[in-house]
Amino acid sequence: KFLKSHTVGIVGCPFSGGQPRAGVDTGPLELIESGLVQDIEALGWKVDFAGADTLVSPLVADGPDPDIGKLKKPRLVSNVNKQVAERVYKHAGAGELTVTLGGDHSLAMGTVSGTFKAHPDAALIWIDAHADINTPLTTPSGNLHGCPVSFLMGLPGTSKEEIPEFGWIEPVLKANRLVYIGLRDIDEGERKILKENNIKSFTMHHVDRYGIGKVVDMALDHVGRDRPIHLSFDVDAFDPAVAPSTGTAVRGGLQWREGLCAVEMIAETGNLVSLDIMEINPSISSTDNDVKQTVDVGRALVRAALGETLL
Ligand code: 6HN
Ligand code: MN
Ligand code: MN
Ligand code: MN
Repeated sequence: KFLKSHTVGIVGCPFSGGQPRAGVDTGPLELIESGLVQDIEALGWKVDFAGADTLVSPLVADGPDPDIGKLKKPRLVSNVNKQVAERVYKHAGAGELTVTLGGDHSLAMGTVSGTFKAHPDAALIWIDAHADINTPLTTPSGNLHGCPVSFLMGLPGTSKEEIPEFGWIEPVLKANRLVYIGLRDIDEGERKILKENNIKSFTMHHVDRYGIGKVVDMALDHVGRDRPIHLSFDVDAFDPAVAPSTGTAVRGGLQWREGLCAVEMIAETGNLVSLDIMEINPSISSTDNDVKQTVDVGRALVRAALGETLL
C-alpha cells in the first residue's frame, strides 16, 4: 500500500556510541555475512544494498565531545544519526521497505526521523525490554541508546533551545502513534513519562496475560491499521535464552515464536515500511552457540517481516 516497489533497502550501521559495550558495532556485518541478503532475495524481494563496506561514516564527532549534562558522546551520536536519517530517507522516499541493521538503539533517532520524513502519518511500534524514552534530564546512565524516543517526541529537555547539538531532529512522533511491546525494565523517569503522555505500553505482563496475538492486535488497533508502520525491534525484547548476545539483557522476555509472531502480524497488515534490527552484540557470549543463535533470530525477524510464513 505504501511501498512503490518490492525492494528492500538495507542500511547497515556499525555503531556502538550510544552505550558503553564494545562489539554491537559488528552486528550488521555478522547479519550480512550470515546470508541475510540471500534470505531476502529467496523471498522474492529485490535488494538495494551497496555492500557491507559502504556503511555510514565517518563514525567520529567533528571535534571534542565532552558530556552534555549526563549525556555521553552526544555529538558523535547526533552526527551518526543525522547520516542514518538521510540514508533511511533515501530508501523510504523511493518507496522501498527500509531495513536498518544496528548497532545500538540510539540509531532509532535517525531511522525514525528518516522514515517519518517520507511517511509523516506513520506509526511507531517499539518492541524492546526497555522504553528508551529517557530524556537528557531523566537518564540515569547518560547512554543515548536509552533516549531516542524522547528526542523523536520532543519531550522536555530535548528542544533545539535546550540542546542545539540535536537540533536537526524534528519532533515527528505523537504519543498516540507510538506503542510498546515487551517492556520489563523501565526507569522511574520513564514510567512517569509513559503515564503522563498516555503512551500505550504492552509489557511482558500483558503478553503473559493475553498472549502475544491479542497484544499485537490491540497494539495495531491502537495506532490504527491504515497507516505506514515503522517497527523498531531491539533483540533484548527476547528472553536471554533466545537472544543472549546483547548488551542489556533482561530476564523474562519473549520466546522465539512470540517475537516472530508479532513481526508476522505486523507484516500481515501490508503496512510495514521500515524495520530496525538493533542491539545484536557478537562480542557478548558465554557459550559457543550464543552468537549464532542471536544472529539467527535477527535474520528470522527480517524474513518474518518480509512474509516468510504468510501464505
Ligand atoms: N536499549 N533504561 C536504561 C538506560 O540506560 O536508559 C537502559 C537502556 C537500554 C537501551 O536496550 O536499547
Ligand atoms: Mn532494550
Ligand atoms: Mn534499568
Ligand atoms: Mn532498545
